Amino acid sequence: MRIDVVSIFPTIFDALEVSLLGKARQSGLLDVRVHDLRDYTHDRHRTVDDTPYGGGAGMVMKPGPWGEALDDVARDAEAAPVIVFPSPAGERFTQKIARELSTEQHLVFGCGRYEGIDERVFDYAADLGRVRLLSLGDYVLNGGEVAVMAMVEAIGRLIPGVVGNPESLVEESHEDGLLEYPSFTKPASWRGREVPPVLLSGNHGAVATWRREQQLERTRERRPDLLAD
Ligand code: 6GU
Repeated sequence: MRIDVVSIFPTIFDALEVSLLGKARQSGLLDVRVHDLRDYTHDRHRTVDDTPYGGGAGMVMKPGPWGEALDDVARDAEAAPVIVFPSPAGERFTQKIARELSTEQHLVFGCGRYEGIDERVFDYAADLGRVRLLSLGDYVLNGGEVAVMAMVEAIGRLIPGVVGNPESLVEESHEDGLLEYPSFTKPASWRGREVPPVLLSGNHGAVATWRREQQLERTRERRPDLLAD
């Protein structure tokens, strides 16, 4: 999969070099290219923002640099990409969406800062690919960069070969709509706290039943909204 990221803070994405996703990049499973939005400006100050029409607080990202950046990264590929703009005003990013996006050939992420991006950029992007505005949750970040880091990690680990043991993807929180069951390892007794005896019983059926009950109980307690869905 190819991933292009456009941002005014490209070095934030240096962190993608490490761990699982770093290995996937080295092995060629993931081709991540990070671009500095300011490289698509033409003035001496490399200006990317301006005051909002109609007044109001804060600055808005100018359409010009975004148009040139999208022309550069979204046109230069075989197939039309999915173009994601992280936004607290977007649709909620879920495991289901991560799974959908993990099957794409090419993703483009446009990271906004300030009060947002000139609305015409989203309309223009729709000429180049399938546009999605995605939010991590109901809180506000200063910009899209941290959200895109989270999305790239959630999507990247679902690409076949990125996670060594594909079975570890199956029994995770949100894969079956429930929270994951609790895990334990040796020693069986630690600081007066015991591992649940069923896990030491060798009875695979009883273990499976217990884990399912734990999933339901935790979900009911911590995330009743998931059971409603
Ligand atoms: Cl995707 N962007 C920003 N700026 N804030 C957020 C978010 C995204 N998701 C939650 N808060």
